[in-house]
Amino acid sequence: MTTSSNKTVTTVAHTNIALIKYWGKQDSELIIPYTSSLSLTLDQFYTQTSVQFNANLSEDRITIDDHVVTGTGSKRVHDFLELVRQESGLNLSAEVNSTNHVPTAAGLASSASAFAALAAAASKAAGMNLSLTDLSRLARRGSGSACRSIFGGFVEWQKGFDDASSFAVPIETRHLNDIRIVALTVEKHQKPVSSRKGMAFSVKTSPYYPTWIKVVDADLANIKAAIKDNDFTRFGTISELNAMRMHALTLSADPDFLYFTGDTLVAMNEVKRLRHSGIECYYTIDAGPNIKIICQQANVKVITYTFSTLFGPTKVTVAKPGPGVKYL
Ligand code: 2P0
Repeated sequence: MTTSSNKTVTTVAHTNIALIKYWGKQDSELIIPYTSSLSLTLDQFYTQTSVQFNANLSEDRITIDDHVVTGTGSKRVHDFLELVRQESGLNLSAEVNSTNHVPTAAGLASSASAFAALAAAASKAAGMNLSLTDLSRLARRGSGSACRSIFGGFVEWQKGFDDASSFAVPIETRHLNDIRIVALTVEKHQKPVSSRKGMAFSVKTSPYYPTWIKVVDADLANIKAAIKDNDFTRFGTISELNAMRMHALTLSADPDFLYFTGDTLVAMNEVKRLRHSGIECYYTIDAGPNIKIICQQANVKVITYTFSTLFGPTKVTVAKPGPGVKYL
């Protein structure tokens, strides 16, 4: 067993927005989903993380956004470091410093960029030299959606059936490269039901869950065909539909729960109004109240103006397709 390593490794990973959503695990321990999913990695929201395994530490020291975190706040990171120690054979505590450039827990998945950056930094600092596929598998163990943030652009998480077969792959395409995501942060507060709990509850109590598994297969095949055909209209239509199908699993849970607020509904109606007036745009919504408007570069100005007027300019951020994980 290796007992010394003091290399500090720093990485940056960008978050991703799912267009075909991941919502439910068949294996909660290994994070194997019931369905495959498809996302776009975004350039505007990212996490930078440094990891050093250090013989002078008696326990892991975890700092997130300049605050030392302990107890339940650090448990997921600590558990993940345990996994890296197991897989690398390194038996040292780690110093982790992480900075999120993502509004935390408000529907923009900071856990995706956080665990992608941590997987890359921790594995390298522990002396492992993983392929991108193995890095995606490792990141998945921290948070499912993190496996997609290893890659840039459009990415498919192929659900697989075990630890070895469940990982993300990039979708090589030059199509739809003028796609833009206008992120509208209507609410910055923590969401009441975490994604982890929300999806487990939907699997357990929504009578529509078996139907979700079937429709995701079709939605995924259709959106991949839309990307291949450079068909933005089909791409946006399927994205919006799939997001609403996911939220139907919260409305149909027992008891029901809902991630939308009044402002979410106002924003959804505004997207539809714009669309009907000839400004082509669609929405997608994750496990929170914020909405992401899917559009093309040509309409960014009018969409940004519209939502800045409604909610205030500080609530609107325009993102482009972003890169995969990087070592600094
Ligand atoms: C997604 N979400 O595909 C879906 C859509 C939220 C809504 O992945 O339990 O933080 O860590 O695997 O990845 C958020 O869930 O959940 C998520 P865990 P994760 O992006």
